Amino acid sequence: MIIGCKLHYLDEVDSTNEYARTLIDKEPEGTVVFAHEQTAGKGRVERRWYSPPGGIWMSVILKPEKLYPISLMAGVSVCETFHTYNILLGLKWPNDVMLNKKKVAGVLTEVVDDRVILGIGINLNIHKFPDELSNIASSILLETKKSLDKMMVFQLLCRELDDHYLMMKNGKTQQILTKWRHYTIMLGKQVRVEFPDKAVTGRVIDIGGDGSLVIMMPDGKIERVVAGDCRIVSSM
Ligand code: BT5
Repeated sequence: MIIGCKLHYLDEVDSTNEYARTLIDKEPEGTVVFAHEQTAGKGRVERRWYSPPGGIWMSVILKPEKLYPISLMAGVSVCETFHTYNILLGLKWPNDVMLNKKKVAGVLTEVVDDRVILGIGINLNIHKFPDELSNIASSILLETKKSLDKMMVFQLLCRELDDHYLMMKNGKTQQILTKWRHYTIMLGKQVRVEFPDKAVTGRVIDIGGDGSLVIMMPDGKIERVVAGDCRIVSSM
């Protein structure tokens, strides 16, 4: 077992990713930081991540050979964890986990030298969201009316992450991509991907072997997108 070989269990922290950063030189690969509450949870590009008690807020220190499958394998691991409870989640590229068109979990990977901090946030037993998030965010509890045992879900998730990380380490990235395709809600959808300097609109036809989103443009040209903010415009 790599993931979960060591656990830092905290009641409250600013951000588990930031806490993991302070451990990176002293702790082995697979060390997990878990917190019940984050006071300054982070999304990508320094966005805020709402992290009240009730959610699963965790980070894992990893030393992967390849970076790109990390977010994908994290998303797949979250989906497989909830599959155990017959809750079917959907993956939205690059790092969102969705239920009933709302975001119930997010993934944040940060590179620190030759290490990666994989942060995962799951809105598990959260009863209410601030107004500015209520249209886009939800929790497993709100969507399914099921209150799951948080530590049990966390334990299952660590096991799933460990299985999929080993798959990656053993060169079986294609299997992770196959699972990602199974869980994604994006194939065939019309999307708009925004970059700092431009935007691309087209239909999603695949996820590439390198984790990129493969989009067919209105003129039939194929574009491979490796990063960016993605919005589903329509399902046609
Ligand atoms: C993410 O960013 O989706 C990455 C979230 C990663 C959070 C975990 S929690 C454990 C670890 N420690 C940390 O400090 N972070 C990681 P992004 O795609 O940039 O989405 C951020 C946006 O989602 C925000 O700008 C809000 O619009 C929205 N948002 C904020 N909190 C949310 C929540 N709890 N659930 C759903 N959406 C949220």
